[in-house]
Amino acid sequence: MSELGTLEDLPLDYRQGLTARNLVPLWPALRAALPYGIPSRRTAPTLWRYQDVRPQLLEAGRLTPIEKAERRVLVLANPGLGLENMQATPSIYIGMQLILPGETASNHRHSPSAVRFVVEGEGGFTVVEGEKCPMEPGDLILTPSGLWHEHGHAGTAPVVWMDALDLPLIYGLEASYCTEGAPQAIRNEPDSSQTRYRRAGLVPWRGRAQAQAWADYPLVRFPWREAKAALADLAGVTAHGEAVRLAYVNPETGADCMPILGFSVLQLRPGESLRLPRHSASSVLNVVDGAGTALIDGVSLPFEQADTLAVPTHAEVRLENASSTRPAHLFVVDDAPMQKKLGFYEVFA
Ligand code: 1HN
Repeated sequence: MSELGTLEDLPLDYRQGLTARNLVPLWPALRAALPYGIPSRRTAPTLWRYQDVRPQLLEAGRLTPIEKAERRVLVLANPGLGLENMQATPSIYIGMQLILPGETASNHRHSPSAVRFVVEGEGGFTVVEGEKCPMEPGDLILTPSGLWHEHGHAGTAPVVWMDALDLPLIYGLEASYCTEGAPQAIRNEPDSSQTRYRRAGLVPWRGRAQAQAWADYPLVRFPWREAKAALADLAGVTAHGEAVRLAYVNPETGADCMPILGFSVLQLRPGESLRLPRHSASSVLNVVDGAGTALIDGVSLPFEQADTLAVPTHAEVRLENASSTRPAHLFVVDDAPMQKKLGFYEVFA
C-alpha cells in the first residue's frame, strides 16, 4: 500500500488545465472515496430528546397554522450531515409531525415512500388509498411511493407522530416530487389490519385483488397493540443474549413491507443489555416506552420514552434497559432493504 500522490504534487498549470476541461484526477481523492476496512462516516450518533422536541413542536402549532405548513413538522437533522440537508442518516429522513384537533393535512402522493409511527395522542387518522387508518400510539402506518394519503384529527388533544421517509435518497437521485389531490372517498370498512390481515399466518384464500393500485401493500397499518402482545409472547421463548425482535413484513410475501426502508421493533427485557449485530445499514431508533442507555460507536446516549436516536452505517450498538422490573420497547427504521436489493448489505460478526 504505497502513498498516493496529492493534488499539490501536480504542476499548477496542469491542474488548471484539468479544471478548465471539467476533469479531476482520481488518485488524490481515491482513499477518501474508498477507505480501507470501514466507510468514512459523517453521520454523528445523535439523540433527540422528546422533552426538547415537544415544546418546540407545540410552539410551531401556535406560530404556524396548518394551512401555512401543509405538514407541520420539525425535522430531526443529523449535525454531522449538515442541518440544512434534513438527514437523520444519509438515507433516512425523520420528522416529528404535529396535528391539532380538527385539523386536516391535505391529500397528496409523492415519489418518496413514508411511514408514520405514532408517538402521542388519540383520534388522529391517515387515509391511504381510501382506507382510513386509526392512529393509536405505537401504530405503524405505511404510505408507500405513489399512494394517496391525507391526515385528520377527530380527537381533543395534540397528536404527534414520527415520519420516516427515504427522501434523502430519492431527493439525491433528483427523483423527488409530489402531486396534490382532492380529498379521498373513504371506504366504509375497518382497515385491513382488522379485516383481511387480522392474524399472522392467515391471508385471504384467493390472495389480494391484483387490480388494486395498492396490491403491493396489502397491509398498511400495523397496530401497536398486536406488536406489543407478540413481543411479550416472543420474550417468553427467547434465550437471554438473543434479541426479542419482530420485523414488519408484507403478509402475502413475507418480504420487507417497503422497498427501501425496513422496520422492526425490539423489546429489552427488564435488566437486559443487548448488543445489536453490526451491519452495513444505517438506522434510527424511536423509544416506544421505557428508558435506558444506547452505546453507539462508543458514544453513550441515555434515552427515555419517545426519544429518537441516529445510528451510522457499520456502527457498534449496545442497548441497556435502565429498569430491572419493566421492559423497554424500541422501534427501528433502517435502510437494509435497499442495501440488500443493491447487493451490498453485510452483517458482521
Ligand atoms: C409528507 O408527505 C408527510 O404526508 C410528512 O405527512 C413529511 C416530508 C417530506 C416529504 C413529504 C406527510 C414529509 C412528507
